[in-house]
Amino acid sequence: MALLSILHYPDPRLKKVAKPVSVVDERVRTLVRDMAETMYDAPGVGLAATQVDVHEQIIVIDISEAHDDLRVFINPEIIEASAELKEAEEGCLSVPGIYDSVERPDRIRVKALNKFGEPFELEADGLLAVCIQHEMDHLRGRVFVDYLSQLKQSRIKGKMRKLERESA
Ligand code: GNR
Ligand code: NI
Repeated sequence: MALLSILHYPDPRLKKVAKPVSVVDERVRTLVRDMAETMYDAPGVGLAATQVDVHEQIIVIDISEAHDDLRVFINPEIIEASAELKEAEEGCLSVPGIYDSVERPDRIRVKALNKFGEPFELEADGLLAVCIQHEMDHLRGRVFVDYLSQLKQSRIKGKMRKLERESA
């Protein structure tokens, strides 16, 4: 097992678009295990491969209190999204200390492969729906900050660069 290091906004590598996984093999399962370990250690409720500088369509999520309900999504696709939107407070391990509201579809239906490469579908609402959409954004090179006003974005960039300097 290994802890992976998480990229911090505004690192340009967070803008890379992830490629689909062609074969779900041991290499992918090892990456999934390391991503889960990194997510639990952080701690966070989700992690996209993009955040650990791997540009493949892989997501891990666990929204359970007990950290015993790991969900893995490989090559995820949203196949249905409710017209009804919902605003919720989001945070991101790549933008530590920043929380703000984002509006997204309230309910979604997702299709993906599990860690054995088998297809499955899932309907999600609440925090799980928010999290899946947040992680899928990472795979497309987007972070939740991109939805905020330009003024907020530049303030957040300034804050992140200052933090980065202080920890260097
Ligand atoms: O840990 C996380 N919490 C969270 C809270 C509200 C909405 C989304 C998230 S995802 C985040 C982990 C992360 O950055 N995943 O990319
Ligand atoms: Ni995030």
